Amino acid sequence: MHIDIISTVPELLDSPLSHSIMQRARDKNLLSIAVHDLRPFGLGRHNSVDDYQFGGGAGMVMRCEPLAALIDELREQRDYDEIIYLTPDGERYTQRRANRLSLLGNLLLICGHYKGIDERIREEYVTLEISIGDYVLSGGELAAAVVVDSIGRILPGVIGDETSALTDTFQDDLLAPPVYTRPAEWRGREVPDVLRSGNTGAIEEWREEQALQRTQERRPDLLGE
Ligand code: 6GU
Repeated sequence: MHIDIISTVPELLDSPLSHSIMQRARDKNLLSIAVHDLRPFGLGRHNSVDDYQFGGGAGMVMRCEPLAALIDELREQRDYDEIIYLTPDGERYTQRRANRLSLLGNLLLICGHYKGIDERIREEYVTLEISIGDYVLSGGELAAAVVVDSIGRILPGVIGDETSALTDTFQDDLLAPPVYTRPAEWRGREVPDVLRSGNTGAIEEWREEQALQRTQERRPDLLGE
């Protein structure tokens, strides 16, 4: 998979996408990521990428021309399966959407700042609008990092058995069961006997029970309740 990301603050994306599982995916050539700085496409002597909004009101809006110039240039090099705008008024992001996006070949992510991007860019280019939750971030970059990480880690071959993505919280609409490692007793707290029993059937049953119980207690909405 290839992901291009348009940003006015590309530095914000460097670290989260260059460590741990994301770096492994990139090293294995299962994922390539290119972050593109919008600033050189800005207008005038100051490479302006934003302006006051028509109608008045606080906050700047990202202008059409710089975004269009960069998007057009990128589109000459690749056909995108989705052009995604990260925005708090987008569709709420879920594991289901991550799974679907992970099956695609080329994605373009657009990070907005200030009050967002001119509506006409959304109409002209954007095919999917994503929000990562009901709160406001100062820009789309952290949201883009979340989306790329969630996709990158489930690409086939990126993570092995030891961290299987199939047993993740949310992968089957259930929260994950509790996990333990050594020592078997710590500060008087013991690891549940069943996990040390070697009885794989009983262990599987216990984990399913715990997952269901946890989900009922903490996220009944996931069970449709
Ligand atoms: Cl995608 N962008 C911004 N700026 N804020 C957000 C968001 C995105 N998702 C939740 N809050």
